[in-house]
Amino acid sequence: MAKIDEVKAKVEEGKTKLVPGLVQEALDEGSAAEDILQAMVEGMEVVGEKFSTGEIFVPEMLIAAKAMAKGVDVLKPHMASDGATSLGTCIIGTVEGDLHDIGKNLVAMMVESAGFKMIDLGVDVTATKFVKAARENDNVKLVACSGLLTTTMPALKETVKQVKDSGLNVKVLVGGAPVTPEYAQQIGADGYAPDAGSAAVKAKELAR
Ligand code: B1M
Repeated sequence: MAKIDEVKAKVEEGKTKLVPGLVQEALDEGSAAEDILQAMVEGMEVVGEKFSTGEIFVPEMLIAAKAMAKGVDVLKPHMASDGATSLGTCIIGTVEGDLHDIGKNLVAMMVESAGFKMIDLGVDVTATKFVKAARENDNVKLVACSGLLTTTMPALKETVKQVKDSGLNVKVLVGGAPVTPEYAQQIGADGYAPDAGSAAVKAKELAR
């Protein structure tokens, strides 16, 4: 089995101790960091499907997530950076009620690589907390909100509303599996991105 396929398989199995070493071996073999990341994302998709069909439960999902996070730690120094450093500050978080953070962490990593200073508020972040952070930090250009659950889409909407109502001169970028460009537009977000790479591109566009 190619090393990159082993990475995917071990993420699926939640082999936290094995994944970092396999990621390093895949890098050493010459696989691109972006391809290894994609393999891990695909592994998590399988995990999601198995959860949907009742083959696995929340603890297995959690362990797989931990394995992926360990793999991402190894990849981080190898992800592309365009060298820019002063595009402003970006406040990022997963919206209230939502504890998923892998996608948000990847977006944070890519937006940081694009040249933003990142302030990561973590998960389960209330709209009020997003606005407070945008108000209290210097040179905030962007608020980036991640949401993975259909049940937390109203929290995403509320966050966009509160940032807009605050009168602050910041743009709001939204994303996450259930978010569509149409929904983003409907709730008044300034931008939508389907994945971490395009979030970095969109962030630069919005901060101009
Ligand atoms: Co959860 N979970 N989960 N889960 N989980 C999903 C999302 C689910 C689709 C699984 C399924 O049923 N097939 C489902 C949601 C269904 C729905 O709402 N439609 C689900 C559910 C139901 C739940 C619970 C309710 C389960 C329960 O308790 N019964 C519960 C909710 C807890 C809560 O949040 N309140 C729950 C819990 C968990 C764990 C804690 C166990 C764990 C998360 C651990 C962690 O994040 N630290 C977990 C996991 C791991 C998943 C799956 C398997 C994987 C998520 C993931 O990390 N994907 C997931 C199934 C799936 O996604 N196929 C699932 C990899 C990641 C890289 O992708 O996060 O989509 P993603 O990010 C992408 C894009 O979406 C985008 O870029 C990223 C990569 O390029 N993106 C942005 C994300 N944010 C963005 C922001 C942007 C732009 C792009 O701009 C700001």
